[in-house]
Amino acid sequence: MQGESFYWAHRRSNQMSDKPIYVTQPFLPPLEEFTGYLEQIWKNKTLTNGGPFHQQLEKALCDYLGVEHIALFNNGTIALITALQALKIKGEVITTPYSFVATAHSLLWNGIEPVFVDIDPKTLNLDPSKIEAAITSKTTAIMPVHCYGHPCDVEAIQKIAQRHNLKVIYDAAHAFGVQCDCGSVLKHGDLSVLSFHATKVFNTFEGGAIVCPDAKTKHHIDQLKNFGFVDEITVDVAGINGKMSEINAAFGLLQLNHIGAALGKRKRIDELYRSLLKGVKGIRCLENAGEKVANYSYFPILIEEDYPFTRDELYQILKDHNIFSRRYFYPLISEFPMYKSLYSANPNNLLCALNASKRVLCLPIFPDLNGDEIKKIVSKINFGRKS
Ligand code: T4K
Repeated sequence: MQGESFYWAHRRSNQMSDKPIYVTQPFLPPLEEFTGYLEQIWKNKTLTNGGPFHQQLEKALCDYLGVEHIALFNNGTIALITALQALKIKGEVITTPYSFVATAHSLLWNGIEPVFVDIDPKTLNLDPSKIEAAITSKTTAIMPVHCYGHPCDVEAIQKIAQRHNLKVIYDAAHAFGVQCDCGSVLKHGDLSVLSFHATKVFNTFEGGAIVCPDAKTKHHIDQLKNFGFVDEITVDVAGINGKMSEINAAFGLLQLNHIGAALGKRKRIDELYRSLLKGVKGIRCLENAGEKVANYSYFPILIEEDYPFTRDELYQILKDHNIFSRRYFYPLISEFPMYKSLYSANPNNLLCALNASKRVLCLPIFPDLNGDEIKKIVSKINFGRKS
């Protein structure tokens, strides 16, 4: 680490005149392409409750993602909460502390105790070799996260689940379109939950979905997301309102027309970052975790010991230059007040997660980010040197 003056000199080289660059910006198709969908909604006056665009989007997503059954939701968090309800999960659930807080919140909202287990330092996903030691008589399920869209070790997790008779619900909020050896990564586990939030690779403004293994499960989940209604006068479970509206579903259909181009642009950004950052000492790009098709949803870098600044200093330097990287995921979920007193939140058992949360910085990545902006970001990371 070099002296403090070097840090301040680097921060002072700031030129705030440039337009801000955010960690992400949603991909928005040309506005005029959306008006036809709006006219349809105005014409048929069905705004929600499983209307025609909702039905079309479920079908189109099944085709695109290569899965059999999808239940759309109004956001990923309600979908996670409902997935746990659908499988009647209780007691304790093993999960990762290195995720967005919604992962563990969905457990608390079901009165379930999250049991945090450390992550693999390479993939930053739940480390299967540490899961079994955390299983107790109260454990009913595992909730891993395909963090940054990098697939978990799904085979190892499945074996553990089978051995201990546990359910597996994947938080696949980042994993839209990701494929492993056997096709869509969303086919693993008992259920997989997607987020279609504005910041995601595929967005419906707000939205989410549960990928279900069979029609019966989807039917049950569809009832759960509609207050538990079976028919007009029968309610047989305490469901919730998790329905996606027609406007969100229509936007999803429009997005799907452009998804190939959007993912192609993300891939090129990922490649450019990797080539420009190759020679930068102390910066390591996170590697592929075995995916056959990636979605380039995030661009996390690890700031190593031999980089002249800490991760937080680099975050601040970029911010001074109007570049808004994000520290996903800092703090760890286990450090938030509602979790930190749990036995499993003991930081001594979560050393890899703690290390990642102190060292990872997610750089901007979104389809409209251009080459000059990427070069500018890398030049700031590389102390103003031209890339
Ligand atoms: N599980 C996991 C693993 C997740 O990552 C998430 C969500 C969930 C579950 C829950 O799914 P949802 O219920 O959200 O569907 C963002 C998102 O709000 C959140 O959806 C996402 N994960 C998380 C990783 O990131 P923030 O607090 O970083 O968002 P925000 O508003 O600071 O946005 C980041 C940047 O994106 C802004 O600086 C500018 C840009 N942006 C954002 C929005 C919302 C736009 O340009 N336009 C926009 O509309 O949480």
